[in-house]
Amino acid sequence: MKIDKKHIEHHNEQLKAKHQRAFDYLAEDITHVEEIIAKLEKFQIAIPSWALGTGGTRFGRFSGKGEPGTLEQKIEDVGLLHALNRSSGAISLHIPWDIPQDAENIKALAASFGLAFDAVNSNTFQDQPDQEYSYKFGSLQHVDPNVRKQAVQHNIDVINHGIALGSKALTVWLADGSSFPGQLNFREAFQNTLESLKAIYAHLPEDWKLFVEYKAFEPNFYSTTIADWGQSLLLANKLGDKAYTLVDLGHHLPNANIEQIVSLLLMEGKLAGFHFNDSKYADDDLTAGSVKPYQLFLIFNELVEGMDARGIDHATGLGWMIDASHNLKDPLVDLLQSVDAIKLAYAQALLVDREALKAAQQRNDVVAAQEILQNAYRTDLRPVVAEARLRQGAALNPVALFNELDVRNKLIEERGNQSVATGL
Ligand SMILES: [Mn+2]
Repeated sequence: MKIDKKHIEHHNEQLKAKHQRAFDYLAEDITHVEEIIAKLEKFQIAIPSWALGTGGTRFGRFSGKGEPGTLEQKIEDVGLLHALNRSSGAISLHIPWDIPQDAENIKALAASFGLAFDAVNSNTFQDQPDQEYSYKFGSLQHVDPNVRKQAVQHNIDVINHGIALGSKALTVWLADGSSFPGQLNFREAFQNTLESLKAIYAHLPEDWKLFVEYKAFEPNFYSTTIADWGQSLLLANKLGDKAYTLVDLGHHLPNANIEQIVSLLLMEGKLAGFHFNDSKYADDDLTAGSVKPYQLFLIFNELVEGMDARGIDHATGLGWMIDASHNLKDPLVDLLQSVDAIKLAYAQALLVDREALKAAQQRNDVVAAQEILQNAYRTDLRPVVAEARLRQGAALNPVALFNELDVRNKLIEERGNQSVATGL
């Protein structure tokens, strides 16, 4: 289904007077409110193709209804999101779950919804029915060169799919590691991984980037070969200028200071971008901002500070993507909530008085520094984020409009009760 512009206009008409009052009240005290709105309008967050269906746990999956069963339907779903919020203008494909059979047609379909193709993602964490060697004991790190060669070739195939669609980056996340002491020689596993990544890197087009994602644990529980930002950065530095470290918010050990990691990676010019989600314990893949919204704000505070220090364009300099799983909520509604939480945290970071914060830091005024950050965080900027949406032709309240238009039931009518998204 496609969302008619008239529906959005009608929805906005109903809410406009109330919105205007809230926005005017807020805008009076924010001298650079227009600058914040302009930045919000440009800021797009890519949607991963695997997040459009219901996720599962290792104990089971409760499939939703009317899920997108084909790549075309997944693009249509991201098109729906983008029509509602004008902030989800890209889709990130996972290969082999979403292999484009006819790249030109897929590109044209995406363009009809105003969507571009974000980073492509390879998968060597599970075996495919037609592959010769198993990844049970790893892929790029494997002791058998034949397995490594097969995994390298898969990544090259993924790059080629990405080239056909206009993607500009490959994201590599490896499940490689070990679950028992003694299982693996750490140094050899790292060296094998480096050599494999070098072979993949050699195939990258000139204007592409390689994103090396890390994760502390799971599915392996004793060691992970790219377990943290240090190991990822080590690889990225050895690979070259086109290799970067990708931060997934759920891939750290508990209480890791992610905002400090972000700051230092930006300093080194090695931050690829983000996989947004939220968590209570580990890689919980919950809605962004649902558990630790203050942490999300502190991360954006460092992102804005670090990007401005290096002259990086906020909207285009880094890769912004959601990587979440939806077990209880409608995936599309969950994604709308995540995008909104990300933009709100970004807006709050743009509100921070940088000069005053710098001055407070210089005189070791700990109290003032805290006040400055929390003043920004505790200002309710939802009307500013909504204003940016309004000016872009999006809905003032995307979740409410999704419900008003009964989108899920219409998708079920089109696709049926049994339609299940491809994925794990
Ligand atoms: Mn991720």
